[in-house]
Formats: sequence, structure tokens, C-alpha cells
Amino acid sequence: MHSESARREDHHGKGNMKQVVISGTGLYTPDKSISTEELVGVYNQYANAFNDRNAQQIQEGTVLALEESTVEFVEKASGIKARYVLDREGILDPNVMHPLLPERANEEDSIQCELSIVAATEALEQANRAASDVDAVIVACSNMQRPYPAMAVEVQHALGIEGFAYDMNVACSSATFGLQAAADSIRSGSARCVMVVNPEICSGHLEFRDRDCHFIFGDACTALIVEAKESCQRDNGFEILGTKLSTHYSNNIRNNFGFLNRCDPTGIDKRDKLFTQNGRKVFKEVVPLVSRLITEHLATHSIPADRVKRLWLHQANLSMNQLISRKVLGREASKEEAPVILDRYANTSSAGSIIAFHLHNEDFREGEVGVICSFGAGYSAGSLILQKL
Ligand code: CO8
Repeated sequence: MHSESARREDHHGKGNMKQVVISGTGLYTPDKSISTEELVGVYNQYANAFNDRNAQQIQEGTVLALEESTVEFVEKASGIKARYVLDREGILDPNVMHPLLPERANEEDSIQCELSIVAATEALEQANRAASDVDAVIVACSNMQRPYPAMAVEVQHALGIEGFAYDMNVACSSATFGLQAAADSIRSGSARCVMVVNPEICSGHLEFRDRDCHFIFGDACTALIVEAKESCQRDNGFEILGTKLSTHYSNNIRNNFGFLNRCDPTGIDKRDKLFTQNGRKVFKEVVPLVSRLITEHLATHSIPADRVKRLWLHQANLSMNQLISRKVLGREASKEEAPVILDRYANTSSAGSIIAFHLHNEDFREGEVGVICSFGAGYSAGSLILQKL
């Protein structure tokens, strides 16, 4: 393959390029959780109150009655049984139905910074690194709680890190895109050790009053330390054999909230200022896109599917993951081969595949190979082939 197109196809650590490793991972899990039963309960209280309030219009046919949500549907359609959240009270109050997270003064750590520090501290410990060893921070997630100063610069400051930091947003693929940026920085020499953090507060951009999606998301934060193999302080991390990213424009997952429409005087459709999706289309279109991405990526590295010990997939929908694994492996994947954390965490956007990796890699032996793969709005998808050192 022509070298330039090979570089575009896949960023890998062969030839005279520096070998790059993930030397540590960390996870922040909120201490509060909401079961699907509780969430369905509050939705149904809201729906029944709405129907009572609009009984006459419903009878006249000018307003559509809201149907009840059911635990059976949610568990069957998505595989989600519970989700961790930063605030239960607001979400479970039928008169509020969103997290109550008071704004903080400029002098205080922001919420995303606070979560990032917890996950980052665990990742640093695992990597046998101090914050002073890190020289770049990438905060990569679906939504930043403010546009600037960058959350990443705040995290950098809070941890006492020198060097540079920046935010990036590629929705559910933010972590894999951030990891490729980190690996590229190390190979190019612009950084020696990079921290990638994914503080996902999905409950803040979810409409809990929408029956079609009220159950989908949860909150969590992941962190990873990426560095050159030659100077790594841990001898049993994971080498990044290659990264491959792919994007295709789609309107099927959107959030139109932005600085130009905050005070929209026409108030066209406030519902579009939170997460919206055409879930069925996403399912249909993303499954082939992602299975092709992983299959082609493995082929670039001459790695047959049966050499892959584990797929740490984005956690959006159980059937979706089962289908993707089946297409990649050519057979059903066991729970060990494609671990699921969706049942307890729900979809935590970019943190999902990293949570699966963080919680399910201890049994890897030297030379064994696994794939982290994310997918989501954009559409965006990212694949990382990892080999245990
Ligand atoms: N309870 C009972 N019934 C329901 C409910 C409910 N809660 N919701 C819908 N139904 C009904 C519908 O009314 C419909 O009824 P009918 O057949 O009579 O019309 C029936 O169930 C089927 O509805 P759907 O077609 O909507 O259901 P699906 O089987 O498609 O399942 C899912 C819905 C679970 C949403 C599924 O489509 C899915 O998971 N799709 C993939 C989604 C996905 O991967 N999205 C990626 C999003 S991640 C991302 O990138 C965004 C990042 C930004 C983070 C945002 C944070 C907030």
C-alpha cells in the first residue's frame, strides 16, 4: 500500500515509529443509581398527570395521550437494567425530571473536572506515574459543561500538570478519537505522556420525559494514560497496535443545543435542544458500518478474527453489540469475548467502551489481542487494536 494512503488508512506503531501503550486506566462511578423500575415509575407518573391535565383535548383528538413506559420493553429493547447518575432526586421528581446540579462559582472545581480528577488519579496510579510526568491532557466527551476555558485546561491546572491541554467532542466516539490524538502526539514527539479523560454527564442532556429514550443514558467518567513504550513505567500495559477512525454524516442522532439558540426567541422546538435520535435507523445503519470498520482494521494488521480475545464495544444496546460481535467473529460471542456493562451503567457515551476495557482486561496474557470500538453520533466510529505486553 502507498505509504500516505496506509497512513490515512491506519495509524500503527510499526517500522521506525514509536510504540505507544495504554499504561493505566481509571473509572469514576457515581454512588447513586436508578433502576429501570424507578425510572419507568416516574415517567408513568408524569405521563398519567399529563393525560389527566389534557383529558378534554385528548378526548377531542387535539392532543395525543402519552402511553406508559414499561420495564419489559426497556430491558428487552436495550439490555439496560440500571444507570448511575450524579443526581437521583431531580430525575425521580415527576415535577422536575432532570438532574439538579447547582452551578458552581468560578473559584470551585467544575463538576466535570471533579469527576476527571477521580478517574485520572486511578489511571496515574495504575501507570506508576505522577501528574508531573504527564505533559498533555485531552478531555474528550459528548458535551462540555461550558465552552471555555477548556475543561482540559482546568483538569491540567487542578492536577498540576505542565504542558498543554484541549477539549474535543466526537459524541460517543470521543474516547477513541482522543486516544488516536494521544498516540499521534507521542509518535510525533509533541508529548511523551498524555492523559485522556471522558467525563460523561449524559443525564444532563437526556429528556427524561420522552418515552422513546428516557432510559438510555447514565453518568460516568473514564481516564487513560497513553505513553511511549520505551519510557513506560509499567511493563504489563497494552500496546496500541493501530487506530482507525471513520465518520459519516447522519441526522439520526442530534442535539441542537448551542450558543446561538440558547435564547431562541421563536422557540421553534425546544425538544431538539437535548438528545434526539431515530433509534431504529441508528441500529440498522451503524451495525454494518462498525463491523466493517473492525474487520477491515484487523485485516490491515493481518490479525484473523479468531486471534481476538475480546471486543470492548461501545455500550449503547445489547442486541447491537451481539450483532456486531457476530459479524466480526463469524459466530456468537460469549460474555467473556464481548463483555457487557450496559446493564448496570446504561449508555455512558464515550466512557462505555473504556469502562468495559477497564473492568475486563485483568485476565489478558502477554501477546493476546483485543479491540476497543466506539460508535455514535456523527456518525462516528473508532477502533483500537491492543496487544497485552
Ligand atoms: N416502553 C414501552 N414501549 C415503548 C417504549 C417504552 N419506553 N419506547 C418505545 N416503545 C414502543 C414504541 O412506541 C413502538 O411501538 P409500536 O411498535 O407500537 O410503534 C415500539 O416500542 C418499538 O419502538 P422503537 O422502534 O423505538 O424501539 P426499538 O426496538 O428500536 O428500541 C432503542 C429503541 C432501544 C432506542 C433502540 O433503537 C436502540 O438502542 N437503537 C440504537 C441506539 C444507539 O445506539 N444510539 C446511539 C446513541 S449514542 C450517541 O452517539 C449519542 C451521544 C450523545 C450522548 C447523549 C447523552 C444524553
